[in-house]
Amino acid sequence: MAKVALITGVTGQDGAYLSEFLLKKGYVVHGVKRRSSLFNTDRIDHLYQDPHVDNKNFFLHYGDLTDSTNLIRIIQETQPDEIYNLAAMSHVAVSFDTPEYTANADGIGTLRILEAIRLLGLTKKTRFYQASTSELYGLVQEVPQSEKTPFYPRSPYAVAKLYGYWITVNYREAYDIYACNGILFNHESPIRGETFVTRKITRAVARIGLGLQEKLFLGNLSAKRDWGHAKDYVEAMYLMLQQDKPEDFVVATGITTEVREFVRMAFNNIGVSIEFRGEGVEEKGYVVSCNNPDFKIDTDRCVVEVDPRYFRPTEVELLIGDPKKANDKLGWKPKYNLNMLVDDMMENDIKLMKKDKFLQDGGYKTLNYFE
Ligand code: NDP
Ligand code: GDR
Repeated sequence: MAKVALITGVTGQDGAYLSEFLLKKGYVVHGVKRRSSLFNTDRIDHLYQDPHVDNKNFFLHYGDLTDSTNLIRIIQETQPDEIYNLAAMSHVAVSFDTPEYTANADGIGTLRILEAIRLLGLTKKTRFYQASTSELYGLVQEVPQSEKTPFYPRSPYAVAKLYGYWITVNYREAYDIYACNGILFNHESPIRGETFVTRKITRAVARIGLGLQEKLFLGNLSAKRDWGHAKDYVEAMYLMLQQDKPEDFVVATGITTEVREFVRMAFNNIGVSIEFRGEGVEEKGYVVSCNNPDFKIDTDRCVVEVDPRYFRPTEVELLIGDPKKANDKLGWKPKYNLNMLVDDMMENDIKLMKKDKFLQDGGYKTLNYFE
């Protein structure tokens, strides 16, 4: 019998990669998607099968983490061996604007699933993965950050995820549920949401190179993140649910990089070398040289500026994870380094933006990207 997995947040970056990964392993995969006024299944359309054909192994259900009745019904109907709770309002900056909703979806949403497992008598059958986050560490207590580092969340998002973390630990201890927290550090990919900083950068650099955009406006250039590739990270989620006993794991590369450096790397990818001059909100990025005939950008042109609207009320300045436990116990090792990640994202965004350019050159209006 094939194993059955239920993935919340199936339409997101990780949901898409995890679905692909589990389907390849022979799982039957059920995903929870939200109703939206436009199609929201772009990232998983290649996996979706015609609902009129038999022998399907990928199913979608309408649902929302803020609705217990619907979660109970979906879990009852699907009887999953594994639940991956990836659904969340996942944007840190946006959580300052929508703190109550974020607490409801990201915090109480986790409780709703754990309660459903308990109420339906599935505590012995269903294994549970909670998408915890390096944002829990927040204000730096120690580096590198490991499973033992104390938490100090710095946003409504991180505080909501702190609840999700501890309720997962509590249900493991109180009801003997196989439940794990994956404390994942930032992971990116060509299908990363467009308003997270890496994707915002790779899209903008491709657009600037092709003459579709003048400048890239960013917030805190000095923030440091431990960036990995989402494809590697979903494998760690799966491995956590295959152990003899449930535990929590940090998943990270162990290398940290400034936002400013990520910008440089993305420009380098298209043969453009840039240099930052000035300080604070006055800091700007200028083109020093351009040695790619496909992308003509004048030397000394300003292509990056700081816009304080992207600053956060409280910031997480430095994240660097210690993945030793995941390396040793799960045998997990990432295949991508940061250079490979930037290349992968740039290749995808150059292709996408060439399509936009083709449309614009043909007289069609394309979207503006300001966020
Ligand atoms: P995305 O933002 O790409 O995806 C989030 C998913 O959650 C989307 O499918 C979204 O649906 C869905 N969702 C949002 N709110 C609800 C809700 N109320 N009910 C049901 N579904 C909802 O995030 P990622 O794939 O990057 O991240 C996956 C998880 O891992 C998230 O929980 C995130 O907080 C966490 N995480 C991510 C890290 C990263 O670097 N990517 C690092 C550490 C943790 P829709 O498509 O309709 O918006
Ligand atoms: P983060 O990711 O907050 O770490 O959360 P994000 O890419 O949004 O920010 C990373 C860092 O870049 C700085 N930054 C900017 N960020 C955005 N989005 N836009 C900008 O213009 C900009 N300029 C500078 C930010 O201030 C920050 O320091 C991600 C999410 O996926 C979470 O769900 C997840 O839990 C954590 O990673 C681990």
